[in-house]
Amino acid sequence: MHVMKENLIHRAIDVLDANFQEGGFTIPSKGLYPFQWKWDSGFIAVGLAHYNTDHAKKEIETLLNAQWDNGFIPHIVFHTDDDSYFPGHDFHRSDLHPLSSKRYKSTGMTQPPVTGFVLQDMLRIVDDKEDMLGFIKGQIDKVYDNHVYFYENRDPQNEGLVYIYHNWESGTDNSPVWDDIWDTMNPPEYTFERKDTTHVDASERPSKREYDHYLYIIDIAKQNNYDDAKIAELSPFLVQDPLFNAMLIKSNQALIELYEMIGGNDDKITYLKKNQERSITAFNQKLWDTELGAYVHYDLRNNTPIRHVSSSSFSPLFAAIPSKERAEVLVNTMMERFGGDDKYLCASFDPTDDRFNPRKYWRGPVWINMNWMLYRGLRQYGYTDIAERVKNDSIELVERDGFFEYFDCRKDTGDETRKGYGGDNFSWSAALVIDLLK
Ligand code: 9WN
Repeated sequence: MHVMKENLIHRAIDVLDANFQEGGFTIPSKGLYPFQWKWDSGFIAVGLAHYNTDHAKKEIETLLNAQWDNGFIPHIVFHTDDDSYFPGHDFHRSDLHPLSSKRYKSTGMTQPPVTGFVLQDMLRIVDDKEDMLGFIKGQIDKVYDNHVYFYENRDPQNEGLVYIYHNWESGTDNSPVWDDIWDTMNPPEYTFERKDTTHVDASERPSKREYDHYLYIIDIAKQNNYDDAKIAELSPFLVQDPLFNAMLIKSNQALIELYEMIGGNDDKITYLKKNQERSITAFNQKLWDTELGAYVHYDLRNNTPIRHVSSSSFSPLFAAIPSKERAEVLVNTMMERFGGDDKYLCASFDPTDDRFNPRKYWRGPVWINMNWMLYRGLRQYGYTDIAERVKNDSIELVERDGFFEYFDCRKDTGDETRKGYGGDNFSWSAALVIDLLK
């Protein structure tokens, strides 16, 4: 066991080192994803903190350097002119927004706000706490500004819950949850050259028609120069996502605790605490579905809950959002629908739902970042055995198949050759396995 563990950590380090770029950031996967992605960089920094503190700090610093003047942090920072990814900077056109970074080209959308809790994790991991706290002191206000951006610009009804306006902002790009929204839209047929399907089997990626929807939402945002108020008014996609809001709440808590360690900053702590309280209350009131026994997404454009269970439904455990009683119901739902002996935990989408697809991206496969959060959430609520299963399943999948982007959740697929899909040598799979094994 010990040798296996050391060996896997070495292999993970090799993946991360190979993906680290001269510009001071780590690409998620060579070929498929050649730039810096926001939530990837957070998970990656957690892995890096275990063995290369300088790289871990650099990863976060580089991301935060690309922050806009209004506190926004983009989902992709295009550090290079690599044209192996579509859509690139020339499609996204971050320059349309008056406050976008003048130094870095980026997208005009964001991703789950993981950076706050990542700073706290980096402090947990490193030996030299004083040095890391010094680093955090220099960066934390940028993350705080990012949270203020969300509360001030992404919550039009002042509910304590922020919206996302694009499925790529969720991080769970083609989750079947979005199918309900695609049904309300009829975008034009775009002509474009897909790059992702030149790197990865098309059957493991979103369809062309799904991409038409993705591009159309960006076009609407661009026509309005990425103005948040206009987007809130006009975007056909406007969703309160439990994963995204749970990440914000988890990061809020981390910022509060870090500021308390640093001292001073009373106004910031007061602001964060005020929002923390109302966000958790609103989350439990609005996103809990009693009949399903799970948290669900809410379609703010069409004023209706999207009633499907996905791995995002369980992320509130990581952010300590449910009460003990509600956590019990949530874990039971997970075990009943996702937890059969014939499956690895945890599928990204409900295996009992007709829309489940065990091979396709966010429509069913297991993702290591979701498992990492689930593992920690379960432990926090005392579900030690289930947490161990999540951890062991994650390690078994990676050990057997390699550091893939996602994995088949079925133990018996009828095809023993391959159960890992998407990009290979995928950075966060490597980074988070290091953290799980240490
Ligand atoms: C679009 C980089 C990103 C992840 C997302 C994952 C995938 C991009 C894509 O890759 O999305 O952002 O082109 O498919 O879904 O979670 O951050 O690894």
